Amino acid sequence: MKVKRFFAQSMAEALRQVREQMGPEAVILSNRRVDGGVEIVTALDYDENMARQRLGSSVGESTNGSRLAELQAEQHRRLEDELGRSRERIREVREKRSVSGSRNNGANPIDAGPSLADKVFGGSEMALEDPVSSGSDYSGELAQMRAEISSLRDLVSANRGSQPEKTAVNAVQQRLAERLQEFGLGHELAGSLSRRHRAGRLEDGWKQSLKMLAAGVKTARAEWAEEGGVYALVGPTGSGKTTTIGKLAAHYVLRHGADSLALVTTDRYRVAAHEQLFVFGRILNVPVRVVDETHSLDDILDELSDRHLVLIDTAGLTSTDKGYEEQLTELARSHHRIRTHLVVSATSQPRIMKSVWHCYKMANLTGCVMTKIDEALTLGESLGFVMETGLPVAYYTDGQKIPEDLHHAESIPLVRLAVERLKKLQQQEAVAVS
Ligand SMILES: Nc1nc2c(ncn2[C@@H]2O[C@H](COP(=O)(O)OP(=O)(O)O)[C@@H](O)[C@H]2O)c(=O)[nH]1
Ligand SMILES: [Mg+2]
Repeated sequence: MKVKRFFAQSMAEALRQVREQMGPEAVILSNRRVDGGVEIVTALDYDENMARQRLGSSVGESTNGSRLAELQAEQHRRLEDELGRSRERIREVREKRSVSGSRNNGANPIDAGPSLADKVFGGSEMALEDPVSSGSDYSGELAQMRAEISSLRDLVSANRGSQPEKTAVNAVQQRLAERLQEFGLGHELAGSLSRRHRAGRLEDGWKQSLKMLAAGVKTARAEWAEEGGVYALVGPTGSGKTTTIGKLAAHYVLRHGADSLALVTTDRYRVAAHEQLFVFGRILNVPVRVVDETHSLDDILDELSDRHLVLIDTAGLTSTDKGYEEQLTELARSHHRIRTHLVVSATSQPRIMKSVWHCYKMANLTGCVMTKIDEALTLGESLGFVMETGLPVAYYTDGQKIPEDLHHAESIPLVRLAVERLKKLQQQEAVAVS
């Protein structure tokens, strides 16, 4: 669907232009009197469904065809006006730049030619494309212009100071730090990553930072089912411990059968705490054992020592709850080798993640499981958390489906996923703004 606006002194003249440029098939979306004549907005291959999609929440089911056409024309006008303003801003920035460039004897290190937007946003494997929706004929052009404006702004500020080179680096570092924070990293980590980028373009710094992140995010080498052993999941109530155990157990049974697997719960603190685990046990035909006054964790693990894999579910107790210390020391002091993993929801605020880690680290944490990746707007918070705590990520989960929504974690795909998530968020924001 191609939309175009025409101006002319008279309606007849406007219609002639439409016929000439758009052909006889063009549909008139709106016409109105404007200063000095008339304005017509037309469309080729007009499609009501597509128009509805483009207009999104601004149209309801009941919006009729002619109102829809008017709205489409309005949106087109708005975009075109914005495009005009963008052009104007670019012209201003370029003028400023050429003034300050001539002050610096023309020693401008970077070419600000028309392909600058491509250089800023394109070309790199993990680079972010500009997120503006492709729903409109103008969005691509607008996106390119916005990119161009922001990069030109850097050039202007770079040329303004008395130490042009130093300022240029700082400006790029500043933008890199901003992008990393948008990605979800905390202020400090974003700052320290961006400061490592000492020279070069923003896009190179972005790639370098993502590589550093991928290198800093540790992951578990082997899958638990292959490695075997005793694994416990700790973490706050609702973080997804029991569901993750259900997913792990179902995966295991599908691949290896039920005979060499057992489930254990240390949650004897809440009424009906084990019900969900017992349900998994029944469905999968796997035994479920409960640690209580008469059965210590070590006793139970002794009994299960012939099992290849034992998964322990725990109560999400916090430091103020009765039994908090008892449960964690039980895990830490066991004579069995228990690999205790912290279950962290990717939707938690970074500060909460940190406090959860402080709360559970006395259990001798070996690693972590990231849950609810599907619900997180950005994933930088989770990556920053695992980078800062050094906890290797064993698995991540991205939904409630058992067992599909469980994935063995690998650092590069995780970082890629986080980049994808940022793109998606930016696209949604761009659609909301347009
Ligand atoms: N969207 C989403 N929900 C999840 C995920 N993992 C668990 N949940 C849901 O989170 C809620 C709490 O999970 P649960 O396993 O009972 O948490 P626990 O208290 O730590 O054992 C349940 O409704 C789960 O279905 C996930 O990866 N994505
Ligand atoms: Mg639970």
